[in-house]
Amino acid sequence: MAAIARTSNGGSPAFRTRATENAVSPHGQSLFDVDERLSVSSALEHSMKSLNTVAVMVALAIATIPEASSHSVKDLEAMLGSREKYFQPIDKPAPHFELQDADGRVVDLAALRGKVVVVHFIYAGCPDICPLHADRIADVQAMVNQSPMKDVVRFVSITTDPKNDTPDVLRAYGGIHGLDAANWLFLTTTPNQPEDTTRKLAEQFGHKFQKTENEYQIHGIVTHVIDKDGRWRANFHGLKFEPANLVVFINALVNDDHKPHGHDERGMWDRLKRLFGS
Ligand SMILES: [Cu+2]
Repeated sequence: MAAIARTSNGGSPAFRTRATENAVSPHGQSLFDVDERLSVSSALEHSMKSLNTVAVMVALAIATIPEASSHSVKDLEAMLGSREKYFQPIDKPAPHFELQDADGRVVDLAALRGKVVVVHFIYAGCPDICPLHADRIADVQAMVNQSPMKDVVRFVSITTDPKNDTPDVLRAYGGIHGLDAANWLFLTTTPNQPEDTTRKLAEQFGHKFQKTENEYQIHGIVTHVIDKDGRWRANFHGLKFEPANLVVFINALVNDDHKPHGHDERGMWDRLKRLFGS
C-alpha cells in the first residue's frame, strides 16, 4: 500500500521562472521585484536541471547581499505569502526534541541554537513520497552549501520508524539521496524513548504519520524552518514549492541578527564586531 501524501498541484512554470529570475536581479532591489518582461516560455521551465543551476546562482548571489534586517524578513514573508502558495509563515517556539544520530550522539533543539534548521520527517521504508522529499531536501542543501550559508544551516531528517530505521539504515540513507553529512543529521529515538516518540513529535509540528497494518505509514509532507533562536518560522508544504524560495527564506534567517523577542545581546555583539571590523 502506498503512503498518501497531502500534496496539491500548482506552482505554475511562469511563476517559477519569474521568481527565480528576479531573485538574481543585480540591482540591489527586493529579490522579488516583478519583471513582466520575462517570457513564460523560457527554456527554464522545461528543465529542472537548468532551474537548479540558476538556483545555485541565486544562492551564491544572495549570500553576498548585505545583512538583512528583521524588517526585510517580514517583507520577504509577505512576498512569499503571495507568490509561493506552499509557504506558511509561522512565529512560535519550535517543539522541543531530544533525539540521537546513528552513532548514538544525542542531539536536541538547544544544541542547534545559532543555526537555521531545516527539519523534515521521513522513514526509510517509505515506497514513494519520503524518497522524493529527501531528494528535494538534498537539492536545497546543495544550493545552500554552495554559499557561506553552509556553516550556519543544518538539515535535520527525523525518522518516524525507529524500529526499522536501524543505525545502518540511517547511515546508508544520506548517500543514497545525495545528502551531505557536513551539515545534515538523520535522527531517531534514544533507547529509553517510546517507539512513537518521533511520530508524536511530527504531530507537535502539525502533521501525522499513521502506521498501517503492513508497516507503511500514511502521512503528509512538510518542511519546517527554525531560526537561530529556536523559533519555528515557516512550513513549506508538499513537494511543489520552488526550492529557490526556500533558499531565499533560509538566507533571510541566516542574515537576521535582530532579536524581536527581547533578547538582543548576541545580535548586538555581532553588529558591533562588524562595525569595528573584527
Ligand atoms: Cu513517506
